[in-house]
Amino acid sequence: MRTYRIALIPGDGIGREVMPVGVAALEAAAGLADGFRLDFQELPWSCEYYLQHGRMMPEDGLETLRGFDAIYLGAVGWPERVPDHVSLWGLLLPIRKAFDLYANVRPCRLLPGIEGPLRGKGPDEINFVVVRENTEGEYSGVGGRVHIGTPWEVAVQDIVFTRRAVERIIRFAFDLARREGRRRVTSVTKSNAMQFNMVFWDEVFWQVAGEFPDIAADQCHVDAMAARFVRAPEQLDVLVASNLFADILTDLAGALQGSLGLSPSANITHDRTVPSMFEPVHGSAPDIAGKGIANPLAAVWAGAMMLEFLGERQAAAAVMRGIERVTAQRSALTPDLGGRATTAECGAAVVEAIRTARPGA
Ligand code: GGG
Repeated sequence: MRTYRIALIPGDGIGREVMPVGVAALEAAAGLADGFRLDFQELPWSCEYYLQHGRMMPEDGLETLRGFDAIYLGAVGWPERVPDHVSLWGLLLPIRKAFDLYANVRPCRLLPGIEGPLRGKGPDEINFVVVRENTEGEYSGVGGRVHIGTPWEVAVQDIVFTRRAVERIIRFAFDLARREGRRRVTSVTKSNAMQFNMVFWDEVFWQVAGEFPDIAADQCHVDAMAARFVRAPEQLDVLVASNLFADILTDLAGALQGSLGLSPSANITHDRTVPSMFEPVHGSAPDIAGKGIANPLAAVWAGAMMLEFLGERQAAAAVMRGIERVTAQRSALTPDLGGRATTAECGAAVVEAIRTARPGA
């Protein structure tokens, strides 16, 4: 039987509540016809680990992860006890960078039964994918502070764009558009104000676009794009954007979906000798952590993306059918979607739906 070794990092806050649901859902899908096995190994790396050990993961953590087929991660952050930049730069970002997980794919789709916040915009209008550059740009980590605490203190954070990274993420977006039968790639830019790095981004975008004459291409400034998300989401198909621009826009995308609790993401490399990583877009949500009401569906959907990436297409489709049945029926939705279900109740419903929902049902 095919077996996949999965590093499970629930992390912090609601990550620890939604990931057990994700695991149960994926195991239900694995057990369907033509089954396979998922061998989860849980790693306790988190802010709690940091408080005990002074680091978010062990010194050889990345080497440990290297041996897995994929990483399934919940959420990172406990700002009350550990500064957010320490937790993010101690766990999530080192994984993305060490394994060069250069493409962060974030689908945005209004699911059946969910009423989005935009009047007159339903599932036909809200269905697009954001491709986020995931290794450099505003998250390059280059910078520093001097004269700390003095009136002449200086903080510098550099934005780094390399031709290699910009070219490959734009090509990834066009390839994705072609593979998924989508028609347009829109580059998110700000080259009116950022006359060096974003003008460079635009140049590379149009060079790569030339290789894909079958896919329409255009560009839009990030501020105008924020407005377009709300006024005309039907114009969006595949977006490609820098690390920070895409991170900001995909929280807005989550709102268009009705809840950030429905937004999944895949951190991908095509180098199969290292693990790609799959996570919900949301963070640890300290405001609701421990209440048992977090929406687990983004984590489950991220798991479906992992199965798809591992080549388990039927199982991935079964998980998506399960999610869609739960949203369409509306009887097991969590409070972020106007329901009264707990995380566990929503999870039980999705597991049941995966086991019973047949294609086309
Ligand atoms: N799901 C992982 C998580 O905690 N994400 C929240 C977050 O702030 N991520 C930062 C980022 O993706 O740049």
